[in-house]
Amino acid sequence: MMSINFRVMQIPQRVLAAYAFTDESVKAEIIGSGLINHTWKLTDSGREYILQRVNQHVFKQPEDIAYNIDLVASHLKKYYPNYLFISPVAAIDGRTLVYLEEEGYFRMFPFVKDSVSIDTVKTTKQAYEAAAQFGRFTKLLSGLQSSQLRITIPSFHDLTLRYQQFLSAIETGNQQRVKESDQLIKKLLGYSTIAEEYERIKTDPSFKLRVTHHDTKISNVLFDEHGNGLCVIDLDTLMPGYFFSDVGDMMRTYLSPVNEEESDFSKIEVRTDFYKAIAEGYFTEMKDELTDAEKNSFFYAGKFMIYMQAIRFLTDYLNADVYYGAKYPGHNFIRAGNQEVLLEKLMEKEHLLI
Ligand code: GN1
Ligand code: MG
Repeated sequence: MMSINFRVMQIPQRVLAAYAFTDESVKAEIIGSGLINHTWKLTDSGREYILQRVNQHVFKQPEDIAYNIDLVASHLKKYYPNYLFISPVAAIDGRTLVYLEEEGYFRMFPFVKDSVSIDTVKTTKQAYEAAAQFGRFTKLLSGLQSSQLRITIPSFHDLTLRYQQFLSAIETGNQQRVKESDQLIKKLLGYSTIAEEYERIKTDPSFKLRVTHHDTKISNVLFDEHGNGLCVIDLDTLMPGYFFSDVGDMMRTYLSPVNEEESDFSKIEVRTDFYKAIAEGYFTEMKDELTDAEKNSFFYAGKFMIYMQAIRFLTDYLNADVYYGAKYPGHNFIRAGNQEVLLEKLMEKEHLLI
C-alpha cells in the first residue's frame, strides 16, 4: 500500500484519498506531543491542515466526539457567530470522521493561518490568556445543557474511580513494581483526603456540571502573533464536568517551569505569579458563573488534578504501562513521582495562594 513515510506512523493512502489528497501533492509532518492521539500537519497546494488519528482504545465511540463537536459548533454559530470555532473539514463523502477498517478513525481540521501554539508556559500572559480562553469557552456554552453532550470517556475525571483503580493496581498489578514503588505508593495513599473531598463535592448541589474541556494544557490554545489567545482546540474530552477539572489541569501544566516528563525533580516549582494569572484570566470570564462554594474550592482544583494525574501514572506503571505507554523503563513511575512532587510544592504554598 502506498503511504507517506512517517517516523512514528504512516498516513494510509486511503485516508489521504478520503480527503481527495494525492501522494504527489501532499506533505506531512508529525506534530504534537499528546500521549493519546497521533497528529500530523499536512500541506497541500499551499493549504495547511491538521490530521488526527483518534485512539480507539481510549475513545471507544469516536462518533460521540464528532457528535459533540457538531452540537457545540451549531450552538456557537447560532448565539456567538463571531467566536472562532474550528470545525472539522468534511471528507469527500461529507463526513467529518473517516473510518477505515484496520486503520481506525481519522478527522481533519483547517490549520488556523498565522496562529501560534506553544508547548510550555513561559510567561504569565500566556497563562492568563489561556485561562481566559477556557473560561470563555465554558461561559459561552452555559446556555447549552451539558447533559446533552455525549460521554466520550466514561468517568474520565471521576477521582473516586481513579482512586479505586489505584488500589486495585496495588493488589493485582506487577508485584515487583508494587514493591519497588512502595514509598511513592505510601505517599500517594497519604493524600487520600483529596479523593474524599471529591466524594463530598459530588453530592453538593452548589457544584455545577458545565460544558467542560477536560484537557486544558497550553498546546490546546491557539494564540495570535501578539500572544493573545484566539480559541481552544481539541474537543475530544468535551463532556459535562466540574470547573476544577479545567482550572486544575491548567495549574498542573502551567505552574511549574518543567512538565510531567522532567526526571530532575529539583526543577519542579510552583510559580505564584502564574497561579494568580490563571485565577485572573479564568475569573474575567467565569466570575459570575461560579458559585461561592466553587470559588472557595479554587485552590482545591490544583490538588484534585495533580493528585489524579499522579495516581493515574502510577496505576499505569503498576499495570505494565498499558494506557500511557513508556519510552523507557520506569517512565510512568518517573511521571508519577514528578506529579507527587508538584503536589507537595503546591500544598507548601497553600497559605500564599488561596
Ligand atoms: C493524556 O493525550 P494527551 O496528552 O492530550 C490524557 C490526559 C492526561 C495527559 C497527561 C484521554 O492527554 O487526561 O492529563 O495525557 N488524556 C486521556 O499528559 O487520557
Ligand atoms: Mg487531548
